[in-house]
Amino acid sequence: MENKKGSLKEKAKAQLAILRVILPLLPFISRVILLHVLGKSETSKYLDLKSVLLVSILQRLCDPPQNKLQSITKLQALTTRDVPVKGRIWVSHVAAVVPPDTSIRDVLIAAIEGTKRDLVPGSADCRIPEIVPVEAEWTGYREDASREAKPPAVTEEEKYLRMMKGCKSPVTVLYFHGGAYYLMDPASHRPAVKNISKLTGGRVYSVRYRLAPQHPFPSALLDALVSYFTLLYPPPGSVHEAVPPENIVFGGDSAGGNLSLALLQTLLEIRRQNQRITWFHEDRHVPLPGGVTAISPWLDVVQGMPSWKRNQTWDYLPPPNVLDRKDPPCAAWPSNPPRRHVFIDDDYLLHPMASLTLSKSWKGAPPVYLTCGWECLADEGKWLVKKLSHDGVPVVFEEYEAMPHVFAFILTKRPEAARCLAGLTNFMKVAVENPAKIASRYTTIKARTCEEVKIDVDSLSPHSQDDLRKMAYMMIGTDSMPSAPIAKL
Ligand SMILES: *[C@@H]1O[C@H](CO)[C@@H](O)[C@H](O)[C@H]1NC(C)=O
Ligand SMILES: *[C@@H]1O[C@H](CO)[C@@H](O)[C@H](O)[C@H]1NC(C)=O
Ligand SMILES: CC(=O)N[C@H]1CO[C@H](CO)[C@@H](O)[C@@H]1O
Repeated sequence: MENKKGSLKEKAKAQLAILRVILPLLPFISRVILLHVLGKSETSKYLDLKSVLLVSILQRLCDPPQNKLQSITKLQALTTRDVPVKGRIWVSHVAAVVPPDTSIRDVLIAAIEGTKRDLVPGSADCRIPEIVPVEAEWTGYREDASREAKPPAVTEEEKYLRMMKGCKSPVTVLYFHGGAYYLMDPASHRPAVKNISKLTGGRVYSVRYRLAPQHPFPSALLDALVSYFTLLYPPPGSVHEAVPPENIVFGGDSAGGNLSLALLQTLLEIRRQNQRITWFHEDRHVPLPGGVTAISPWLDVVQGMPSWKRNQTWDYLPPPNVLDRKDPPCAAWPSNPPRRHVFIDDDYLLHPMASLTLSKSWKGAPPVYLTCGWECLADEGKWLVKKLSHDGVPVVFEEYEAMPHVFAFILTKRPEAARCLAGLTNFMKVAVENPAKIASRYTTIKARTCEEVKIDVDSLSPHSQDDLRKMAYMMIGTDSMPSAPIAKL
């Protein structure tokens, strides 16, 4: 009884909070509704009213007027709140054990320096982050639970074991949540991750990597690499057994899609350098995973490509805002010493590991799945797909007409969202269970009908790598174009 009262109170509080956000937007909302009903907005031809409203409201919330801007610390507190686990989901909290040697970090730094060598002139030294016990949530689908079920009062290990009993497939997704590298948490992404485990029949290792601005590049990348090694070579005391690399698929949305691909590029470079990693006193080789996936990945760190302008109508992301932010000052920002970008030092803005569009080569990568909408980040995703394909990587690309950034987790009731999740999770299953069956495919998926239209991979992007560098330099506002040799598409 007490409990029920408590949860009703919580509900009322949450509803009040939503009202407080929505009320001031009422005039704006009425206008959106009117334009939609009259068929006068571009989006009305493709989307239903509810989706249009949701996208427009998100658009306003992501780009508030200067006097309504929240500090980074406040936004972080809001988006990393822990929420109680509930319903058809297993969550088992774990933390990676810190290895006794620093080899994993040394090899990462060597890889970062290695990818830089012939692309970026100058000699900025990469920051060296601490190795920490990276937390993660083992997540699985809890089929026999009710929608309101609470987790049983058992140990985290027991939850893991019960989760494993429900796993029907060896698919193990190493997942990185989105949030522009400074927001969100595995807890905010549980509903999405639960659906991924349900649809693959496998399990997800959803990583609580360190966030910027407190932990800038390459902290998150080190946490990603440590998490991968923890799966492959479980440290003493782990609840899981060693996961064969071919059963692992990387996944992530937005900044997490970036991290998933940045981890792949790191592994490729470690392998190009013939490096091995000493991990808990054993000399370990560095294998590639079975596949890599990315939903609306953020790849160009300075947001310089044309879709940032062209697709504003369709997306809720604010206009380019990562450089020289105007947030009200707080404990986290501006950083000390100050820098221009939330998660990367100024010297590293054009590093190929920071802007993956500037990476040298993806040769030898396992199959990649990439999806995007008509969104601000469309151009960088499409550019990368073309590059991957030219480098001989099997790629499955799905572009969704009229859809915004990471729509599959936001417009969840739309047929396009269901189609996208099916596309993603099918790829994950096939990459693990039948990799020989993956062949490159490039498709546009039409709004409403989900009709599929093939696209020619070469039509995906008109830009050369040189164009990309010029765009990036323009965004940064420097005219000292370096004359280093550039990998050509
Ligand atoms: C997960 O899938 C269910 C249908 O099985 C759907 O109702 C729900 O909206 C989805 N959630 C997310 C976040 O994709
Ligand atoms: C992608 O991830 C890498 C590794 O953490 C980071 O250096 C880079 O800046 C990220 N890029 C974008 C565009 O988020
Ligand atoms: C409606 C529209 O212009 N959509 C565009 C969004 O950006 C992508 C990538 O540049 C284009 O292919 C779409 O046509």
